Amino acid sequence: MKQYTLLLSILFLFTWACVDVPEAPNSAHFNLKIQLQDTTVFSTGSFNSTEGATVTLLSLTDGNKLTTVTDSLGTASFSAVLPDRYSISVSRPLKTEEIWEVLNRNEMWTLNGDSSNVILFAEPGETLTVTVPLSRSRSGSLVISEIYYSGSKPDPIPNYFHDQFLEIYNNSETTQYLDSLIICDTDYGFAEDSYLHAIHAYMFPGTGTDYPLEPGEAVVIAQDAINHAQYNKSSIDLTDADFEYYVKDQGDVNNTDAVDMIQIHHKYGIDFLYSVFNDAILLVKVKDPYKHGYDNFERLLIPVTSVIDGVDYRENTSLMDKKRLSAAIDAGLAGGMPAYTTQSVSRIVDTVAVDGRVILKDSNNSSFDFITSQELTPGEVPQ
Ligand SMILES: [Ca+2]
Ligand SMILES: [Ca+2]
Ligand SMILES: [Ca+2]
Repeated sequence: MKQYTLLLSILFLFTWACVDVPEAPNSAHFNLKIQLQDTTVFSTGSFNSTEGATVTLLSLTDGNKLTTVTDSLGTASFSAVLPDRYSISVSRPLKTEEIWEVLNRNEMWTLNGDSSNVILFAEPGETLTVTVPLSRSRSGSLVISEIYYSGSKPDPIPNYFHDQFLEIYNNSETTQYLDSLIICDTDYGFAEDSYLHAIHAYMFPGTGTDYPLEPGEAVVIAQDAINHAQYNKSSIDLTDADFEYYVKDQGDVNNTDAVDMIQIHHKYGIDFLYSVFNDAILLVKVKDPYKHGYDNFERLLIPVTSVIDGVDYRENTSLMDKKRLSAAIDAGLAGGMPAYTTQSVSRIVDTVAVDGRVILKDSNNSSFDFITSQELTPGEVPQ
């Protein structure tokens, strides 16, 4: 058996780039063991934090996915793997009793591992072992439960995107308050930075308890809270949206029944547009959004430690090396559908609480937590 670390696999990347790689014949199959390494505080528990983790191997060449679960040694074994460029995603949600044992607090945490764009290669029949370190991330009380960013099918308007919306859900058992929370995006190229680099940032109004969200309830933030189907037939009616982005003095529409989000930062564009192709949308909580100033391109700097929830999405979900968010915020990618198809990404149900409240999956890995949905459900979560 050969032992390699991920760092060593970079050497393969180098040699790979120097030769013409022919189509791999079936006889090129090798065995792969992915060994999880947990050095977080949860490794101190009496339970095995590396057992029962879901490990997904995604081929960056053809988008094929292989998934398995780790054994009691924290090893995920794959047989018949072809030499290729891969992304490895690991998710190990921690049980309530495991978290309580280590932290003595009632919180939700997940162990994640993420290795993007690694070359995996071994001689046919041999076994390659790759070590993936785990990091911990906290599952939120408030979660982004649906993002409709794709825009609607041309009918008759091509490229209609004013109907975008975001849905936020209270995934906890206590009342949460939206007051002063901020919705922002972050530009590409800063996934490992300690700051988000926001092009847009909009804040919920309120002074602390004006906008409560009860357990199991959702709110909708529209780009424009109007009936979009009157302009583009394949679109939707967002007249009843709870909030809307309103950009003053730029001809933006204003539904007086929909509460206006407060503009904190708006570098460009006529509205808070989510890219119809790829973007990352986040819910953050900061005391003073201007405390850390701006980067060289007038993007607002927001500490990543202030993130409540974040979702990274992309048309091509195999492009893990193009991610905008670190593994601690979102170890995967939602999306996978073309633009202008009237489809959203929607968080799936994890479990149903004793009181009947739906708990949505929040492992901080959008590859697992979200599905693509052809049915837009603003304000409603799956039951
Ligand atoms: Ca607007
Ligand atoms: Ca309004
Ligand atoms: Ca929904």
